Amino acid sequence: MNTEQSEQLFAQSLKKIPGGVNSPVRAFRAVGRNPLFIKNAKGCQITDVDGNSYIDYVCSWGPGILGHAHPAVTEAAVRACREGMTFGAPTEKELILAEMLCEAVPSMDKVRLVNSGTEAVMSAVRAARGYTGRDYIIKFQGNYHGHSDGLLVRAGSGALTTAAPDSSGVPEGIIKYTLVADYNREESVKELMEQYEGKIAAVLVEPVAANMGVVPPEDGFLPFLRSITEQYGAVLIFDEVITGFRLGYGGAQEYFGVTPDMTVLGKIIGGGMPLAAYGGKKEIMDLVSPAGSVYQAGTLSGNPVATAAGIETLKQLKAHPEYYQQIGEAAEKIAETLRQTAKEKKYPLWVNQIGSLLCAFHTENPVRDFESAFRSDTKAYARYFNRMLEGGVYLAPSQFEAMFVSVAHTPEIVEQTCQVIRELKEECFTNA
Ligand code: KE4
Repeated sequence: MNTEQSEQLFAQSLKKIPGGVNSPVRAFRAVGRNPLFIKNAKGCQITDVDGNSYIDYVCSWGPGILGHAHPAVTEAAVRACREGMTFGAPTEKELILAEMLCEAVPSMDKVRLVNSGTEAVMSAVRAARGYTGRDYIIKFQGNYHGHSDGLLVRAGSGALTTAAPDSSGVPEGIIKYTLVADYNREESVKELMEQYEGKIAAVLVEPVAANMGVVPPEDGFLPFLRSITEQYGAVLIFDEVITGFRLGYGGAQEYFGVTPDMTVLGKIIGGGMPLAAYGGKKEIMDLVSPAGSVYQAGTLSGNPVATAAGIETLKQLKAHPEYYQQIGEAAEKIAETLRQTAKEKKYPLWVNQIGSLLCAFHTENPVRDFESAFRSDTKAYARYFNRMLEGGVYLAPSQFEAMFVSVAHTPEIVEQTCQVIRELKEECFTNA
């Protein structure tokens, strides 16, 4: 596979950009090779600057649920560009998107649009603290909520793969208010709620953990969080940046039938453009400036081009509920092929799949929490990643991420992917 152009661009990028990339996980460090520079993408195909094409299961880490360069979404964004890219003033598109989000997401009475998941989570936590008058929050080890200071505590995703899960540069005085519990372990939450009774503003959770690889909630875990936050007067915040409009049009809260007090959204709702949102109960959201005393602002919040792409994306998903069954079945077929192939080759592999999210953990143990996920063999994952890449399949360059399936992954493409998996050489599925 010729990657000459990528190598040259990477060498030059290293001179001007930290690590040569604008987000750590893109550096491919966890898979022992230099990153590919992408030229363009269409549907489920992504093409690098050397002309190599791959079947893309990163989908830009989730936004690409309709596939790359979807004609209607692209046209909507281009049309919006022609009318002026940003005004710093309210537009009708923001209202249309806000109404769509509040109609789709059970917990959302009101919503504020921002530009990234990080910004949305940071703002939601501030609103929860403003609403309760309390300082502490509980998050879960291995959950990732973006890179705001107070949330870079035993975080997942790139923080697990490259940097320390607790970033340097974050004052102790800030992270002391971030308590860490164990995902899927109710006892760890109960202990903190009792120990810090009356001081916990919010419990923040990924309703499906997708930044330690994919780890679905155990039966009862989300209802437990709903009940214990009600019992102790804490705000329950679902970080649905990945699961929102991914597990279904109503996200994880509709899928599991558990309604939080606040929800954070991102990725899909921008259709590939920088757009995220936080929202929830009216009595909380009416505290957000200028309606109330919780300040939050943004030059490009609700940007006309991003909202145009987001509206069109949600319109497509709403008009085609069958998409969710299609992408779920595709993910199921890939998961089953991985399990079957590993079994035949007597290779330790545990595959979690829920809806169109899946992850192949290179470990023989069941992966049901952070500890079991973290025991995975990351070197084995790197071998698997590189073999699949050579086979023309582009996976997340880290064991602790998700595989995303899009509407553009047709049955023929899924079968082609499964064939690559079945043909994985022995040396990939070895314990060496
Ligand atoms: P952004 O600030 O990257 O838009 O969103 C942060 C975020 C918040 N919450 C969840 C559940 C998330 O998964 C993310 C970001 N996801 C990672 C991938 N696991 C983004 C990829 C990257 O960091 O480059």
